[in-house]
Amino acid sequence: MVDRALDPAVVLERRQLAQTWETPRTVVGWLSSVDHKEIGKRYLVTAFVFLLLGGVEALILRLQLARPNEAVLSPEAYDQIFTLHGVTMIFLYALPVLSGFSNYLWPLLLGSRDMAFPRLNAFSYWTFLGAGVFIYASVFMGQAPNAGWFDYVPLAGREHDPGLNIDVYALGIVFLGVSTTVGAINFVVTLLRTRAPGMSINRMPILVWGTITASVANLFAVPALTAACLLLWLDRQFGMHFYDIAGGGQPLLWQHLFWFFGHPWVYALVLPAMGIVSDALPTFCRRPLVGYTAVALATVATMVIGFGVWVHHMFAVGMPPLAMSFFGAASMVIAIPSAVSVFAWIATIWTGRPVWTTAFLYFAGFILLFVIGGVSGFMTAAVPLDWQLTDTYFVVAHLHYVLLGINVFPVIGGLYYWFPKMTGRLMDERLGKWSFWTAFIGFNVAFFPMHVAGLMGMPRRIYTYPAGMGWGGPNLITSVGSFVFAAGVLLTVWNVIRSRTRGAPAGANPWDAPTLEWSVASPPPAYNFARLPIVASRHPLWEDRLGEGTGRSVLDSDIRLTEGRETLATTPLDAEADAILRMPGDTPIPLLLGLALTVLFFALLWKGWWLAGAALVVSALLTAAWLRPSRRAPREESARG
Ligand code: HEM
Ligand SMILES: [Cu+2]
Repeated sequence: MVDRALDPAVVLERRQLAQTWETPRTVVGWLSSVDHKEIGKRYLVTAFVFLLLGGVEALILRLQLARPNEAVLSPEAYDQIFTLHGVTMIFLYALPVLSGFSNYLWPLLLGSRDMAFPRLNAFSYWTFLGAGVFIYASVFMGQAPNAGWFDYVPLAGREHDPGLNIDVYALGIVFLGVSTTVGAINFVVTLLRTRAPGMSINRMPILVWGTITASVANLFAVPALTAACLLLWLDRQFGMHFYDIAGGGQPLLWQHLFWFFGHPWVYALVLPAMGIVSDALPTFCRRPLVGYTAVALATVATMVIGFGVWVHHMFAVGMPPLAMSFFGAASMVIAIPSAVSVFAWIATIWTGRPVWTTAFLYFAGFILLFVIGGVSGFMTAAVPLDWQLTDTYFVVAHLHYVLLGINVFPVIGGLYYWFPKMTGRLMDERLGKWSFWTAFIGFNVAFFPMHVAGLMGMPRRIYTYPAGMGWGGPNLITSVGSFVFAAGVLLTVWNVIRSRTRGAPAGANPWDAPTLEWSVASPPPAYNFARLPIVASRHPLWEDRLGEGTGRSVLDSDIRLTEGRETLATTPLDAEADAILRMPGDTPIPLLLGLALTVLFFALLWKGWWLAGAALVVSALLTAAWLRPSRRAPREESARG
């Protein structure tokens, strides 16, 4: 490959490709880019900004809770910050950050030039940003959502919460749902149609399994939440009675719709993160993942069972014993596929030769936190125990072990792992180890004592507590720990900022990793692969080493595709070459459509019906412009997404 790169014909070919695929380095160019790598990085950066905002909110909450009868915050302010923290972490950080990794990595992992619908991809980013701005604008109006991220009615009904706060929540979530849904559709079609020839489903990286599972789940779960929020908005604005007992409505309907979404969604927040570990950990163990097939199937099984357990969030609402036994049992069964993955990682470390890089430390730390979070989950799945533990700090401990442990730790590990691919530079290892130990110790000091406070009966979702209950000790430790944890995260942020310009140059494959993304330069060229690869195994770059019988992948095949933006379409199951896809060029339409929708949602919030109408008309015109057939005749099949 190296010698071929000097061949004048090849140089010309690459220059042509660069011209076709590169975005002009201007502001308009930047705003119009539909490159999945660019969009992936935007998702990552934006999600990290929200992580920091959510983190600041968490620290303010911890100041308030550090001692009994503290008065840092008024009860009203606590409600808003508490809600914003949950909404931010769940909706604006945890899922988008994984979309960031997946958007950046998928085409590179799958051996393609872009996602199936690049413009839809840009649109999903801009709507995510629009929804985030929409939700955070409420902070400046003093009207941030204030009934928890779970937003239970009747607390969230108009009679108890007359301000704009809950309307911001309801509309903001509907808005975000647009972003998530189009993003999910894009992942599904990308998976079905744009894998490199030979990338059959049993050769896909586990991150791909995790993201596809999460995406399919999103397509089922998000509509439940969207419907729930629309009904809530109708109740509040138009006096309907979906959730209003007096009018024949049913408050429990909210809880069912919310958790039918909410439980599977927590897997959407963790399965791609588990995929990050499954793909990156083996690189540092110098061997393939143990039990690939079992882990892939466990990923899917987790999600399938995940749809059947939402009621475990509602054991205390009063329901027939048979229903409780069913949902309790199902919640325990879900531990089985999770355990499969845990055993696979442990076996991979055990039988490998681990290299103790920062990324490896984050992954190993994650496994420990995952086990602790799993055990406390198992405990809350037992109905009689849950009756004791529900609505206590035990649950807060559990949820943070799970969400932070399974989402944040792999994400930071993944950042250390793929940063060189994204920027061409390595992150600083020494700073990295400091960041890990600070975060890991801080995390456990912060969240472990919450179990204790919970067992001592401290309720969750309270803004303060009296002295003399014995809760002061664990709470003070928790607050101190959370500041230590935050310092660890800040060290990572500092490392990112510094290493972008000062890190050691990485080269194409600094970790000696096995998957396709490491076969191209760091950072990859705009067109990803000058010639599309033909894949013959799960570890294209380790084939020589692993030897035994597996075929040989062709990284520099004769599939060129240089007539405009083109990539190859393959068949859904076996990934056999099928058609040539004409990919769309850069365009500002996704951004403009995102803007129009943002205006629409603000107009709905303020009941500016004229403005809302105008925004709708503009959106329709933009959509028409989007769908207008391009003048160039499609070569064989065209993708206009
Ligand atoms: C520095 C790190 C963090 C700290 C110190 C922290 C602290 C807190 C505190 C004090 C509460 C309020 C609990 C209550 O009053 O009942 C809370 C709630 C919550 N946190 Fe965090 N948090 C952190 C990170 C995260 C992350 C990364 C996520 C998700 C990815 C998250 C998700 C949530 C959720 C969903 C709630 C609402 C819990 C409920 O339903 O009762 N937090 N957090
Ligand atoms: Cu659940």
